[in-house]
Amino acid sequence: MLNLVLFGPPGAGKGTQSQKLIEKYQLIHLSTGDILRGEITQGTSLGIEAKKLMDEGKLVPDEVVIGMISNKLDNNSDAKGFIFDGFPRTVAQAEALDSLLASKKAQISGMIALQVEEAELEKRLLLRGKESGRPDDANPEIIKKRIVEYNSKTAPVANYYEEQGKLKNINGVGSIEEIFSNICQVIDNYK
Ligand code: B4P
Repeated sequence: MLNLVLFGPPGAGKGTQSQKLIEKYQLIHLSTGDILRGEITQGTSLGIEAKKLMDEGKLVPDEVVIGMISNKLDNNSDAKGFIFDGFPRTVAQAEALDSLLASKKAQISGMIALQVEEAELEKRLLLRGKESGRPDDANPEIIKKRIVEYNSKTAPVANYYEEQGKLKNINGVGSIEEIFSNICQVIDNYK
């Protein structure tokens, strides 16, 4: 079973690369950002709470996203593997994910961390904000807050996997195809 964490700051290309990877490796894509946006669109109470935080560039509480991932794992028990995109975003989420997988006699195969500098992230997110109208991408101040939140709460998750010998850094700047091919080389070594 291939269980991949695709990691990186907001705008690093996690969602973009996930779309290509699920097709090639037939994995289930679990993006907490997408699941949360789905809850917002449906107007659920979880979505209403999450929207306030996301629009301010803040993280949603750990217990909420851990519960969402736990449900998805239970509902896809016959999957060949998963891509975790935008999760775990805190060390507490990483620990919870290890426990959830261990209870299913599975584990994380590896983390691929996309490296992109801040100026490039801001440029990409502002462009997406203009094109898609995504509220958390539309405002430079909110984008800066998301990056600060990433540096303080999410970046330590890379150390968590590095200590387990599971971290691989990949340059996230370049063409989408070039980055995809570098990620595939790493994944093919897991097998
Ligand atoms: P996410 O939906 O995960 O948002 P993201 O990090 O901005 O997306 P991503 O990194 O996938 O974007 P991509 O690079 O593909 O989270 C949104 C919010 O949800 C968070 O701020 C938080 O509030 C909440 N949340 C989600 N998960 C959570 C969790 N686990 N715990 C707590 N809160 C959580 O794309 C960016 C742009 O770059 C695109 O327009 C793309 O076309 C472009 N791009 C991609 N690759 C490129 C390349 N190589 N060159 C040029 N442009 C490229």
